[in-house]
Amino acid sequence: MNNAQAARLTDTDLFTPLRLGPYVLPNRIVMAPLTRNRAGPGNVPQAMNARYYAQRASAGLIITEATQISPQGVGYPNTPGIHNAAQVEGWRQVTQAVHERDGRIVLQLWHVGRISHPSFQPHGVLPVAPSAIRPAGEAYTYVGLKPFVTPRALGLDEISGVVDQYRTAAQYALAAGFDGAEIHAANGYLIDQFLRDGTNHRTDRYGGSLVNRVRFLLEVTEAVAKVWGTDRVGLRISPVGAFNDMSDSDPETTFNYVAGQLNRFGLAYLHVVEGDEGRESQTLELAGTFDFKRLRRSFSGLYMSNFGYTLASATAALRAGGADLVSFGKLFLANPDLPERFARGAPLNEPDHTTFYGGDAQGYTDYPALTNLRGSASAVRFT
Ligand code: 8OZ
Repeated sequence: MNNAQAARLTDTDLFTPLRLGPYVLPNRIVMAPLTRNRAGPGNVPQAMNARYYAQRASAGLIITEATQISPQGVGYPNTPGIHNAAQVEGWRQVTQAVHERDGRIVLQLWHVGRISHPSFQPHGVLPVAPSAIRPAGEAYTYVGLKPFVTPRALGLDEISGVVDQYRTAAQYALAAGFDGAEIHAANGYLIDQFLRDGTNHRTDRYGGSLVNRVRFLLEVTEAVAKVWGTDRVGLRISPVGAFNDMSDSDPETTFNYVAGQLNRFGLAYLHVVEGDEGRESQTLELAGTFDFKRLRRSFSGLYMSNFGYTLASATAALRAGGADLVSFGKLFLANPDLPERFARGAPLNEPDHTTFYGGDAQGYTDYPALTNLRGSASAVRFT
């Protein structure tokens, strides 16, 4: 590294603008995807959702909550979809509201695979997955917690139809006015179920070898990138996540190979959950289990870090060159004006865990923003 490069790295902080695909982000503070279970009837986004996202439009980039690409992909109550015209209209209110406040928002495309339950499925059929392996644990259904079922393994001839679900959903997202799409390949949902060998026991061209396990992800990425253009597509992975009963015998090899294969597309960014969602925050113990610096080097595009980051640790990561952007979940949930608070070193609102999943405006659109430029304790309800 020469002196100029060193100086540039040292100077980079959360407020250094960044070109991401065709956009220039005014800061590197990203709103992470957050499931909030507050879609309207028919899993259609409603006015309250538009208000929530618009409140957070000062983010460098907003990534929406995970959004199902098809009725088959649903796994939780009241999560929004992107597979019919009503949902497109609902999302259009959201994108317009964010754009009116000069924000940028990408939609996260989601299929839960085996994490669904027959009660969500058309005609009550079994959820689908790469292999018929039941996850330990329980599904959150409309009638409470129910034991997960053993999913039906997708037939070889069905897989291109699931890729088509992603393609169609990507087209709907384009029609809804989004600025891009993020492919959800993390946290134990369908794509992750194909990637990791704990959940993929297939013996055809979609399982067995690492090359085969990554095939579905690459086909989905190609389909979505064809709709959006590669530089408006991001992708999220969680190499050490055990959430949703996930495991892999060799995460380092699996995910460095994934990153390397993605390089052929020139995606907008790789979004990496650098911990296990089952744990509260990043720990030194976890940092030792997987070499995220190596993963960053394996990927040739922008690298977005996530997992329990604070202003201090995110700034340190950017300065050290460990990330290009950082996404914040709980902090953005509780602080609609998070960039301003970070810029001023202002105190942060505490997230209320009891209102994370489901409910009304309480704990959703009523977190206060700061009132004035001196960062006093006075705060106002966002209007
Ligand atoms: C929390 C609750 C339900 C879903 C994820 C979409 O982990 C989720 C999710 C998180 O990616």
